[in-house]
Amino acid sequence: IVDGWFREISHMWPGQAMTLKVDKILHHEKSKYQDVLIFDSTHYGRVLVLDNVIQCTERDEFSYQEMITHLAMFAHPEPKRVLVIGGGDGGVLREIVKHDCVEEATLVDIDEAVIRLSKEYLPGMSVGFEDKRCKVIVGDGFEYLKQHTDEYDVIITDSSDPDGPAESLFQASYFELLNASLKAGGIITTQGENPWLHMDWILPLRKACQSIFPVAEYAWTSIPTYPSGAMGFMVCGKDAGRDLKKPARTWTKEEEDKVFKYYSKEVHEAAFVLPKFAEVALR
Ligand code: AAT
Repeated sequence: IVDGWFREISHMWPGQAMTLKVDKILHHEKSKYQDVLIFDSTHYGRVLVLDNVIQCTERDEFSYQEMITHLAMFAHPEPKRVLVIGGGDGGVLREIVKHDCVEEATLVDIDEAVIRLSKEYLPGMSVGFEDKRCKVIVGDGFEYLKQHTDEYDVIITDSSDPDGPAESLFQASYFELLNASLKAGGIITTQGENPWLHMDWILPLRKACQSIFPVAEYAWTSIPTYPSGAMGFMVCGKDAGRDLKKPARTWTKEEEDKVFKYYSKEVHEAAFVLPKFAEVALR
């Protein structure tokens, strides 16, 4: 933080940095895995930062949390058992439990500090932990999957960037584990970085997914406080016959209006339409 501004400087996005004006620093600690900073910003609400990388702001988190969750949830006809890897702020759980068909939602985050501090400082997201169907495990997502096969209808990997404790969650072997943990007809979404910045990460990821899953698509969303203002997702399914670009279930406009700020049936389908440079690169 320099002159009251937080600057997201990182070798992962060379020569550019999101900058947010700080109103008040609320908490700063070194957890077992990462440097955790929480501050109030002047215009984006409360901000969670891990290892100097913005994880979420209260103003725009709904874009990422709704999209990473509902692209998989709505592509599945009846998700009952759902797993989240990462997502320690609780926002993805908050989205999952909007679906009445869900019987159990388990979250596995490596860092207890993220869960503890989100409960204290980010009530709008950690509200997700309060639903009776939710179960929380502190542990490494990669290791957890090794012990759980053929169990889940949907698995959402809401992980930090590959530079740090989430490195293993971007390997082809991780996608093999995800595939093995899914039940027949299961669907995954994972944090898929940004086409403007990270095509050299996305391309091998997409290739690995295409060799593991019969269906492997790439979608993206607009989000001001992630690098270059967009975030992509890998969306993969075990069922060759299912088109993940279309929701398998839809809610009425009125139902959507009540619970979503970003997702809709139309946004679901549009999220898979890529600009030419990305579509060609990923072809
Ligand atoms: N919804 C907030 C966005 C995130 S949070 C990423 C979470 O992944 C963190 O809580 C972190 O503790 C957790 N995590 C990292 N590695 C692992 C692991 N190996 N197993 C389980 N959880 C893990 C993502 C923001 C993306 C930022 C884009 N620049």
